[in-house]
Amino acid sequence: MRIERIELRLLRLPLVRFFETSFGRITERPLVLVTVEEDGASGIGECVADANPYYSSETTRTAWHVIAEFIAPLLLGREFSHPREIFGALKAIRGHNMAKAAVEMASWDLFAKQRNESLSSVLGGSAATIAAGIASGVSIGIQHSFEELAERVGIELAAGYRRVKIKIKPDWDVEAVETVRKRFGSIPLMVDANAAYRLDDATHLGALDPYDLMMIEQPLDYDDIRDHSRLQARLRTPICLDESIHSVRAAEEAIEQGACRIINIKPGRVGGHGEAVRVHDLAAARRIPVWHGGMLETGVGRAHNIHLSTLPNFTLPGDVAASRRYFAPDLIDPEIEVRADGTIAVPTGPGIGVAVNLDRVVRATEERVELRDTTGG
Ligand code: OSB
Ligand code: MG
Repeated sequence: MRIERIELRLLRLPLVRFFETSFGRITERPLVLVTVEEDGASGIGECVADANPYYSSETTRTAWHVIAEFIAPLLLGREFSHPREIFGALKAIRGHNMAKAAVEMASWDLFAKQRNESLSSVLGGSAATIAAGIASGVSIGIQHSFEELAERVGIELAAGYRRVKIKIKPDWDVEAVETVRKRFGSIPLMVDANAAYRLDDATHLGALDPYDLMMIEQPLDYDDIRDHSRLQARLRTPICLDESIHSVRAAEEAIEQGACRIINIKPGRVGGHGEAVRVHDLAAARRIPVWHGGMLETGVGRAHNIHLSTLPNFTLPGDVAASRRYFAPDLIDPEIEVRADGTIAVPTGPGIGVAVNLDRVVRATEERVELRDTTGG
């Protein structure tokens, strides 16, 4: 594989409904779409960085800058025998995993398409999961009231989703969980704090223990491992790390220190599919279950996530849900749908296996740039 051309597009899409976490509320999603090309074949990826540096330090603008000025020159015109070589080829660039991942994932799509194979098969997905579909869960943001929260949970359960995650923060936690448990009984339920607490809050977080949550996701700081291991020792509820697992090494440290019993995998956070597979394999070897996180992706990123979710240690339902929860319409046809049994079908065509609606992409595009190999190689 030799990438001859990279196209970047900055798009802005309105969200169907606002999405609120402990770090803020958003009503629209700016994103960068990356297309890589060789010999008329192309692959596509989506950068999951947001407009602001609140979930991670990256933004749509830093990703654009780093891809155009640093990543593209290192990749264009160079021969790779496999896309898993790409992350290592970008080693000189520190951090910027979401920017790296967008290009790396587009390259996996190109690679799979050139072989006329689906991305899930190239990634090493389980044949049984590819046939049966992946188990889907939902992430429900902070609402205006607990009544509204119960309403949202009811809607998603009726749609078939296999587990419910609710976002929490210090004034929206025990009462939110209490509301959902009272109304819906023993449904598979978990919470995500997006780093809203400190170790000093351990006693307060202990008040969640009686509710039999599947896990509490990223209660403490975004780059912390040490305090999470101290907190886990004081909680019955399993801790799942999201933000803190930015690399294979961070995953290793977290597991070794007992900072988590479950890991959320997002390829954008670790630098692409290759690194995500390595975190997946490490967790499998250490008997740590994983599930696939979400970053409010359009159908492009969502399709990538579905394929990665077919790997065998993705044993818990992920945050990979139907397109219509966020975008109407989505950028792909047909859209990602959840079936009544709470599963999502794995696309069977080559690569990510979904058709991008170029009309919609063009209409949502605010900026576009084409990058080519200028070394003449
Ligand atoms: O922490 O998992 C998170 C969305 C944006 C940033 C961080 C997170 C999320 C979600 C939404 O929880 C998951 C989704 O449905 O895409
Ligand atoms: Mg999270």
